[in-house]
Amino acid sequence: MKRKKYLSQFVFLLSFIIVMIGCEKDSDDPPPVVNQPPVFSGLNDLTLSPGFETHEIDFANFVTDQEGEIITYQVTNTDETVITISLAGSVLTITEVGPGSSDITVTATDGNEDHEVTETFTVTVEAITGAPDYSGNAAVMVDFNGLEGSVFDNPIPGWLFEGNTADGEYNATDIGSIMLEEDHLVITHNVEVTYIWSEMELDGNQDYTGKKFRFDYSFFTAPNLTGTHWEDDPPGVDIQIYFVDAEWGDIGGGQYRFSDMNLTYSADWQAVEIPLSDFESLWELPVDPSAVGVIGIEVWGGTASSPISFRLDNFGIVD
Ligand SMILES: [Ca+2]
Ligand SMILES: [Ca+2]
Repeated sequence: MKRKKYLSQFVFLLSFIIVMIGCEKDSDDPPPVVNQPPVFSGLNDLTLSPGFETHEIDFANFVTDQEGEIITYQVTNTDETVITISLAGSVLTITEVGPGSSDITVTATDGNEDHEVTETFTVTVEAITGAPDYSGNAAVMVDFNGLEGSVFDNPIPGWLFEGNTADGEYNATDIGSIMLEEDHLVITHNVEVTYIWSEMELDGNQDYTGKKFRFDYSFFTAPNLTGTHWEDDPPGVDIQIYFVDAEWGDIGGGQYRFSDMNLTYSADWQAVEIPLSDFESLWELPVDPSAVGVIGIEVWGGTASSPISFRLDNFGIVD
């Protein structure tokens, strides 16, 4: 009995010591402090509307570090036909180039070994779409839908494209461009003393008395429009819409210049409607909307540093 008592006391004492050692071990051991790499959160894909030009992202708003260490960044960009990027400290500047998608990968580190973390997000620059199709009563209307590329490669039925210069030095393709962007025209003209025109031959003379020329435009930029022609001295810079009879001048023709329209720059589509009776004489012909065989637009002037550039849609004659 006595021996058993000693044993039980010994076991009790041993248990007590083990518990005490355990307690002491817990209270003496400091919590593990392991330097953690930075953590990304909330850096999502980004969709930007055309015309945004530049967009800034401060990565400091999307990265945390347990120790609050100074974070440094590196970035890569997969498609420079969509955007270009530059990094200053933690601030990324995205610069618009064209429609499409590009992946940006950002690497962040707190400077400790193996602490580089990466995050990839996609930047999408939306394509510019044309104006809604004209819903009024149109006598003739070109909406440019369903075509893409150069108008040289994509003849629109009944729609001609030509260009020339005073001395014939340039081909039409060299002096500017009229591109089809899915559903509208993109017109750029950037060589002085040259001109390009696009026009539509109608099915003989049409009586458009009382009707209006109309079109939608957006992103209009141009040097000061002079109201004079490319063959004037000094050479002019302007754009005109025009109509002429099917025999090219036996009956009549009219023109109306953009220099008289006060067009403004906007990413939104804006409509222009001008009564044919308000047109001025083309080639000293009488303005006669009762015999319209051709309608068109002619562009001249502009330079590489100051081009004429705009988008055009829903081009035609309406009630
Ligand atoms: Ca850290
Ligand atoms: Ca269109």
